[in-house]
Amino acid sequence: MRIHFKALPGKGCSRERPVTVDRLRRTGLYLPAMLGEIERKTAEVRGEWEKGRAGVESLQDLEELRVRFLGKRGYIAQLFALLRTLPPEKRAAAGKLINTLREQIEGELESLKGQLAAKAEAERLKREAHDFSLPGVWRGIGNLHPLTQVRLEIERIFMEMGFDVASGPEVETDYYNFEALNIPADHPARDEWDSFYIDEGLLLRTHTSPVQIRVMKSKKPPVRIICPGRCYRRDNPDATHFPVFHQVELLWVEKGLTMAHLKWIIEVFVREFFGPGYEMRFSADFFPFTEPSAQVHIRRAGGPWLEIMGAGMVDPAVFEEVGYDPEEVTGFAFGLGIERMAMLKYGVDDIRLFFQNHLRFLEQF
Ligand code: FA5
Repeated sequence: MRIHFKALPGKGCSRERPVTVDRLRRTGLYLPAMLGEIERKTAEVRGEWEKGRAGVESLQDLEELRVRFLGKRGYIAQLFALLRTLPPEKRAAAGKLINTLREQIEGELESLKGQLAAKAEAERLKREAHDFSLPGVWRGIGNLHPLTQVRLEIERIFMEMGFDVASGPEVETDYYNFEALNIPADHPARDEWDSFYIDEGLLLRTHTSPVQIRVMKSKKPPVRIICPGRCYRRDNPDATHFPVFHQVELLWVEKGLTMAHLKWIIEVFVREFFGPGYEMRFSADFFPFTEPSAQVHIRRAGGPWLEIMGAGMVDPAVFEEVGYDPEEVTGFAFGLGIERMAMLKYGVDDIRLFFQNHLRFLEQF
């Protein structure tokens, strides 16, 4: 329904152009309205508002209603336009009337908006409601490979003791893998560390010890590093050997270090890594790059011994090769096998299980 304002030109409440007294005057339709006339119109607009308000169902309906009543060319604006046709002394009373209606409409619009927003929100929640009694969708989340877990744990322990983590290339030169470690071309130790060769002078490293050389050549003592990494050997796979495996090298060079420090640090580490219930055994060994040399075996109480590392005091010939003065500094190193540590820690009796990627095995860690 549309309310017709007698004083308005043409089609009543024009939506195109604002109603001005000037326009009313120009069109010749200017009739000074009586206060009673404005009261009547105001009541008509109020009635219209009440009807409109009752039919509002959505925020969009509400916005349309707001424009119809409070918009620039809405009913309230038209009522105010009429006001200007009154003699000045009557305007205050009529203005009050219109203002009261406008405030009422504004207030009601606001509360309707609140109600509709709450209704829309309730509907949205209902629409998006979850049925928590339904069975869930199972999404398997991965976990770190046991060898990675063991490596991270070893790194944590040594980093807490103040060691830095270094790294070196897996494709290594003959010089770093053998020569600089006091293993010349005809040395019998090369048989034990036979590797996969890329060409004459390049091979897949057989241990992490070349990183010792790289680190010592790049900095002056003191040196305190560990180096975790992958190694390769032409070893036939069996329960404790695999052609690809991982080591963690440790190197500590400083003034005054002795075999006692080496033994102490290994003991502290083994105790921290395994906790109670394990036994450790030190025995003599030989490595061309350490003198004296040792090997370390570990076992779960009553179980079989497993060799976990080779170790020793850095040979003076190695210090000379990297430009350190063996009269000035001493140092020790070890290389431990990550797979063997994992086997002992988790009670795995065959190293090959770590490389077969069977989920039923891996999911246990
Ligand atoms: C070495 O590799 C020396 N570089 C260790 C070393 C470093 C000695 C610094 C002195 C000073 P060895 O060949 O024993 O040593 O290997 C060390 C450890 O690597 C072994 O105790 C074992 O835990 C692991 N390991 C060696 N070969 C394999 C293999 N084929 N599969 C799995 N683990 C292996």
